[in-house]
Amino acid sequence: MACSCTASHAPAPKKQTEQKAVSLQPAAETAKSSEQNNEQLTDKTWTALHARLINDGFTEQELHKFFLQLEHAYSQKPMGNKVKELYNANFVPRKKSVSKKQKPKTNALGIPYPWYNGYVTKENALKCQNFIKAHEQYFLLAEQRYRVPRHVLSALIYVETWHGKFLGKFNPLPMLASMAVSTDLSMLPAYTENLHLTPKQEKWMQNKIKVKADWAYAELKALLQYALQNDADINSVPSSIYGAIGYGQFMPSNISRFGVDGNGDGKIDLFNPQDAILSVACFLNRQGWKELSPPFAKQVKVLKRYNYSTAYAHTILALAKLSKTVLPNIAQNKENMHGTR
Ligand SMILES: [Ca+2]
Repeated sequence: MACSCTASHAPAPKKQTEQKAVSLQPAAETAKSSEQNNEQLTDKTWTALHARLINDGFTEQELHKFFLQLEHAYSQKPMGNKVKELYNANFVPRKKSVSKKQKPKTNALGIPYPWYNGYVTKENALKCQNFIKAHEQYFLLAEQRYRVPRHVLSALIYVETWHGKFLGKFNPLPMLASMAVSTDLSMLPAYTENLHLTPKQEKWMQNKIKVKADWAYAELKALLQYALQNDADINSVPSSIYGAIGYGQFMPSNISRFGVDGNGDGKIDLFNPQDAILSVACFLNRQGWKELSPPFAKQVKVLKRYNYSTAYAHTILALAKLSKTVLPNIAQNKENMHGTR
């Protein structure tokens, strides 16, 4: 989230995906050596990036502290990972993503498969309920203002970041800056050495990473603008490998469009659950979720604007339904059990 709504946004980080990708990670030693060699590129590439940002209206003063933070921070990781994803998606035959267990078309919750494995459990449904209880007035506000039900919001934020417990292990500034300057495959030896791309594949990949670099540059600009406007310390915050931040994994360009100051402290802080709940609700509403119970097909369609994956949408809706309908019965049973002691 990312939110990753359309092709213009990066995919939200997922702990599990619909299909198993072939691992293309090179041997550790090779990667380390290539990363070290690549550090030589750093000064030159940051200079060009700095000039581009100045040309796009940022001032020397505004950029000074950001580039201090970027020193020696060039990383092959974000674009290298994107190359890996593109390679797997386009040049590796797909495996069937639905396991034998998920083949039946119906299940107890009435939400069709596929789902992400391991997410739709009673334990996670209870966590979703507890998250709602902890921030009840903001979920109520989200329902009143944006018409998105609390159980769906809580399930989405659980799938994205386990309610803020897994916010990514990267930092948005070096990730987006590195991706923005990674315009040539030769900058990514740690990820391309073992690919053995054909000339045709290489040409295709070169064109793709230029598009992705431009996308990252636009996101980098949005990140810098967000930091300047909200006095946010973007150097200290975690992110996904593609720079998605906060409980809902928003890409920076989404913050100005859908970010909401839910708790009214004058700042949009997506690491604050209250702001994040309202921001996610705002995003879904603007993508078409206009009533508390829209038709199922509409719910799936809107959730896929957040992350273009049917399994993602189904997992959220199944977890939301489990937390809404099953848990009260569990709670009731527990009460009964206590009553018999
Ligand atoms: Ca706020």
